Amino acid sequence: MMVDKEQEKQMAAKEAVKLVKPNQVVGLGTGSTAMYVVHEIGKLVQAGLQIRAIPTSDRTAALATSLDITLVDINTVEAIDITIDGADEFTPDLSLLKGGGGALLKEKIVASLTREEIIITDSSKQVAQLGKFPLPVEVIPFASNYVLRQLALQGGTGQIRMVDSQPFITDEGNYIIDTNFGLIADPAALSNTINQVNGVVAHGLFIKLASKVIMGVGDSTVTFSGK
Ligand code: A5P
Repeated sequence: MMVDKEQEKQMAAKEAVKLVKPNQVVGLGTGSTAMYVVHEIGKLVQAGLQIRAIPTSDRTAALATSLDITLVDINTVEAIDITIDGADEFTPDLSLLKGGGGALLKEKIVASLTREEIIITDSSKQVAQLGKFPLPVEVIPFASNYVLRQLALQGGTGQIRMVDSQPFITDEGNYIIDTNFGLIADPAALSNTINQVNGVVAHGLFIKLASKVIMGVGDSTVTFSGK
């Protein structure tokens, strides 16, 4: 049977939006799955829901604004009540690999400030071990070749992400190195190692940041709450 990924994303988004309460500060993720959430929240706002939102990318900010969702500067809040975001891979113990859409830096900062980080996916994103999807590592352009060599020393084969023969530029003006480490046996250890490389701004391993993953499966959802 053909799996309808878009239906699964939408199911997960609708389930996640039920967790949003009036007057909350809400983090809005980036990517094709998170976009369904922004649309659902837009409908609720039209119907009278009052929230303040923090977008994780310029793309999400533009969509939220077009739907009349009130945005707030992250530096004016102490914490974010709930964030709903996507992922490229997750394991049932809630380790995530993110950044396929290039918004990992703000996504990680928003997740770090969030009390309840809800990840929504279609059923293709669940894996036993992270790493089939290349790990995005965001670097300042000045450091890109140095970081490529340092990642290689750690067993990662990296390539600068390109768009139309030019390096992809993140919202913060950085490059992304998509890095193949093979299957990642110890994501927390790899996360610490990459964080120590000068010039790395962020990477796509999200460890101990997710509270729940809601995965669409056909026309229903399955929730993973970790241990
Ligand atoms: C954006 O930078 C990413 O972290 C996304 O959350 C991730 O790539 C999932 O994207 P899709 O929902 O488009 O699969």
